[in-house]
Amino acid sequence: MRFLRIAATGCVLAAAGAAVACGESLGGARTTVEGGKYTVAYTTSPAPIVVGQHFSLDLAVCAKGGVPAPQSVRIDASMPEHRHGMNYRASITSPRAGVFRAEGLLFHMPGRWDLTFDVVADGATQRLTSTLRVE
Ligand SMILES: [Cu+2]
Repeated sequence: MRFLRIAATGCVLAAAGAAVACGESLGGARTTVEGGKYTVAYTTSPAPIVVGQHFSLDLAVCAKGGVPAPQSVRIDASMPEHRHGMNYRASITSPRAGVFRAEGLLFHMPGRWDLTFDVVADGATQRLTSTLRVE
């Protein structure tokens, strides 16, 4: 009985590990966005984002099974209800494969912002969007 319980727990942990593995190095407070081919996990600094203050973003891009690894990612943001974007362009570096850091982002108004991640791989781009409400 004891053995069976341990075995079952092991299975649960393995399944949970597969689901949360993307961006594990970013810590538990990360936001995860699921796309068809990729999963993006990110954290911001500061968190939460403060209107009118620059923020940076650390993200991991994880390819799903059989999908090519990401070559680059473009990060932008817009307010769909106001039909405008940011007044700043993020600069992006990649400290290691699949991990990116964007700096110089700024939300200049409170309200709904859509953060977009354009993942480029093998000549194709997939967009993942994370919707935020900034007070
Ligand atoms: Cu606006």
